[in-house]
Amino acid sequence: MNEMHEKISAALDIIEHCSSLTVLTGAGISAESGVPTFRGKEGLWRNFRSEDLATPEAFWNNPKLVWEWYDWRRNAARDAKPNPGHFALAELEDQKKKFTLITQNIDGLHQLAGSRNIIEMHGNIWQIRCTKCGDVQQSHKVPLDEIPPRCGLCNEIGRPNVVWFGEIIPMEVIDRSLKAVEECEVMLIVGTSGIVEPAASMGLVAKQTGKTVIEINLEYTPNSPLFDLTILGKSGEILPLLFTSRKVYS
Ligand code: BJW
Ligand code: ZN
Repeated sequence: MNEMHEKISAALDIIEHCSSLTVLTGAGISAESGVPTFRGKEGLWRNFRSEDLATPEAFWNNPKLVWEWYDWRRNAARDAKPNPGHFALAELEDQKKKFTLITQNIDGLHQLAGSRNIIEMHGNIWQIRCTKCGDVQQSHKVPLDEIPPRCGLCNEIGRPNVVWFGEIIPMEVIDRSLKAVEECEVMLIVGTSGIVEPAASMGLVAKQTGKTVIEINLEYTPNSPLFDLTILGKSGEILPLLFTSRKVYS
């Protein structure tokens, strides 16, 4: 057996024998569905870096530009279908007594795959929030009729209902995430570069509270040395190998 197979077999053993699992996902899990990752080369849009557009300053400086970027991303997300990695996590949820999926992704693909107990740490790209009255509307319209979109109640401009750099993640979301990490036996960290806080610290909290942490990524990340296992590879290929599927496909 080569090292990769040994790691997969070890992870399979750990996952099959635990009754509670918490998963943290990032942009990498949706890469095989064609959704650009945040920091990858394909995350570049019209020569702007994602990090420079995902801020309140960028938005207020040029709401039209930031909305055009989100319109482009909504277009990519609309055409995307969940991949075997998303489906594997949805099936795993059915097999475990306790299962929480914390995602940094805003694309809604976990929901489409059938995952139920989801915490969306960074919001949802299909929601528009009024910058004045705070009203939140679902909108799947791509492209948007008007950029920036306007609030149906007060006519002020709307913004994507997401969390940008420098913005606070709602306390209730942090509390639920920490509880899920503290109460699980095993944590899986999938397709995230592990540099954006507070999500990046979830794996550290897991280790500090004695959990087994397994990471799946194309490459090692800054916290890999702290984790129990890092499996290098595509999440759409690795995740389905980490448990015994009980689904019968006809
Ligand atoms: C694959 C794959 C395949 C590819 N299979 N793998 C402590 C220290 C320093 C700074 C801070 C700190 N605490 C807070 C901050 C500031 C800031 C921060 O973290 N900065 C860092 C960059 C240093 N954090 C915040 O501002 C947060 N707010 C906060 O903490 O409030 C309190 C506070 C405020 C100010 C100061 C201090 C405290 C909010 C963070 C919100 C992040 N929002 C974004 C945008 C969301 C909306 C949108 O998408 O448009 O969230 S930024 C962006 O990064 C997005 C992502 O969810 C997030 C994480 O990215 P992710 O998912 O990891 O994607 P990538 O592209 O980076 O990585 C993909 C990975 O997949 C790679 O590793 C690939 O190898 C891998 N991969 N294909 C498996 N097939
Ligand atoms: Zn309004």
